[in-house]
Amino acid sequence: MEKERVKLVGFWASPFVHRVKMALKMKGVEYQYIEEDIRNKTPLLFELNPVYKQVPVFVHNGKVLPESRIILEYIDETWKNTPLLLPQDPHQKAMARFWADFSDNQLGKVALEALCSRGERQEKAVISTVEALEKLEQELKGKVFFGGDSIGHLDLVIGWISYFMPLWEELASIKILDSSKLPAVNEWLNRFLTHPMIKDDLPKKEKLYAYFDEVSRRIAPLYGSEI
Ligand SMILES: N[C@@H](CCC(=O)N[C@@H](CS)C(=O)NCC(=O)O)C(=O)O
Repeated sequence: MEKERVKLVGFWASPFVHRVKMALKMKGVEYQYIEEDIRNKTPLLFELNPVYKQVPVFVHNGKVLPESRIILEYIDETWKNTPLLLPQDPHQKAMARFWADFSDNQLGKVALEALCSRGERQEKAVISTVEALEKLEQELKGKVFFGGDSIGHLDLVIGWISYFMPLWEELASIKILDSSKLPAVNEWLNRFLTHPMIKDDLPKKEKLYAYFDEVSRRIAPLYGSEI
């Protein structure tokens, strides 16, 4: 059989890229990684993702695919060897997609606002972030991972919380991951971070801290503040 040709165009700090890397590792798929500078994009990125010009971009035997959650589903359907990332039951599968969308769009938005704003706006954003996580807390009750007994699609999508949120709390001097309000989320977070498939490939804490320090200062004016 001809060897699969798999490429991933990414950026070292991107949680959207990391979820794809994690899925490929779990599936045992070998690939070539191409680092992109998202501040100074190369012609390759414009060519591969002319619509959004964002990473990740996945290329499988010459076929190009953007958008991390779509890439995750493609990987799951293409490499059907265990572990399967999405549930097989149609309702459970639809709900995993629902919460994945909630995590990227609702939770991601308010958490970024909590990092980059100050004063009353930040206080409100912190409350909204905790409220969003409380919804996920309910979703986790009685389970080891969002995917059940093992890491699944939703764990990979929500995984960014585990390595970003503690840093964001430190950078913005805020408290979000309160274990009395979010016991299941906190336990999940430690389980996820120490999982053999996850723990060795996360971006280095010091490098991420410096990166978000710079990013939060740069985009703070969009949130009405100066940091
Ligand atoms: N919805 C996209 C989001 C990807 C995304 O926001 N990528 C960022 C890096 S974290 C990017 O490429 N930013 C460059 C830009 O937006 O110009 C996905 O899930 O893949």
